[in-house]
Amino acid sequence: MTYLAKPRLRHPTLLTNKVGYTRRDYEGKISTLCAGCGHDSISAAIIEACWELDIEPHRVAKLSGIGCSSKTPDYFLGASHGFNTVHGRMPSVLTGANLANRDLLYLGVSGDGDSASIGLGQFAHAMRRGVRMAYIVENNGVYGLTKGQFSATADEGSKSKKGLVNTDSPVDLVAMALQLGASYVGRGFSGNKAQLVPLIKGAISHGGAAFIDVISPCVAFNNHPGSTKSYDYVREHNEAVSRIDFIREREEITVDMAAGEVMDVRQHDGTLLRLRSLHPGYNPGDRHAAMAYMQRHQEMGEVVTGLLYVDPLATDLHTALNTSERPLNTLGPAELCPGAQALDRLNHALR
Ligand SMILES: Cc1ncc(C[n+]2csc(CCOP(=O)(O)OP(=O)(O)O)c2C)c(N)n1
Ligand code: SF4
Ligand SMILES: [Mg+2]
Repeated sequence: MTYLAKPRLRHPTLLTNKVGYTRRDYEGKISTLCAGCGHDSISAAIIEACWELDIEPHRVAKLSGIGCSSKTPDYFLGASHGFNTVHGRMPSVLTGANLANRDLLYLGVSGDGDSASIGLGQFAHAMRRGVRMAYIVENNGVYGLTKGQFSATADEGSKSKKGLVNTDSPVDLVAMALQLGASYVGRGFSGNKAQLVPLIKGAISHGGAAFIDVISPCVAFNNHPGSTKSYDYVREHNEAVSRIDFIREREEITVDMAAGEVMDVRQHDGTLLRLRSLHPGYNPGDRHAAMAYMQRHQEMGEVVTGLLYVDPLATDLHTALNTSERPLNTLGPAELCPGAQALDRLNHALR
């Protein structure tokens, strides 16, 4: 028998956050992924981000597709809402849930196969519509769950474990998110938790469509020489544009001037993203410059990580559609039915 539940014992000295939860309260079932899989490190970063943000677990809805990556919501936030959709269909189900209840915080968890292969159309429309969510792609360049076929994000010329060379051009989800209008776009590496946790915190606190592509090596099928999504490759070619800190408005603000140029970006909810630029002049507020920067460095064989673009005052689909402020399940018949006269007017206008 497989035993997947973690023991519920809680040590009395465990630290609690401002809403009274320990880190353990943000965990889920025991992971069944391969030991060393990058996806488990991303789950750990999500747990840390939610604990640090003092989010009550019942305020989160986590949605995913199909794949090893899409299994991970079972391994964190065990007390949150969850929906494991069909392969590549997470964005549309999340959009529907979000429109019905804007009070929840939406986490979309997906894989490169789930979002860049079968689900590419769904990904594109969620980005361009500005659905408020933190959309995280755990990108290993392969279909891990179905035993390592190249996905659409595999770089041209990269090699599979069996030595096959990928001849197709890669889909770059970061470039697409930028082009399609996402208002928070970043790239992380599962092996760099110090960078990933604040990136996720910023995405969850963002007021529009936030997208993070996280390079997440598949140790079973894509962590060998010749792969551009392996631990070694990313460590050797990583170019961080910025170091990011996430700061609550009410917390004391300290500035480490020695660390390079510092830029504070205030989001709509009052939180601050503090960026220490590692690359002189890198400005995360310029969408076109971010696209050009990414492309230039990609051609040099570099994997650019960090917060690449943010529009701190972004709004979302609810603002565009002028929807109900309240979740639909709290509305009564009087609010849901426009009345006979309004329907008559509508029918008349269509004649
Ligand atoms: C409609 C449909 N087509 C194909 C599959 C088979 N399938 C399951 S997971 C998967 C790919 C998963 O790759 P990715 O999203 O990158 O996740 P990973 O396992 O690499 O984390 C495929 C092709 C499926 N389950 N459903
Ligand atoms: S097959 Fe790859 S992606 Fe799937 S759990 Fe194993 S290492 Fe992770
Ligand atoms: Mg994959």
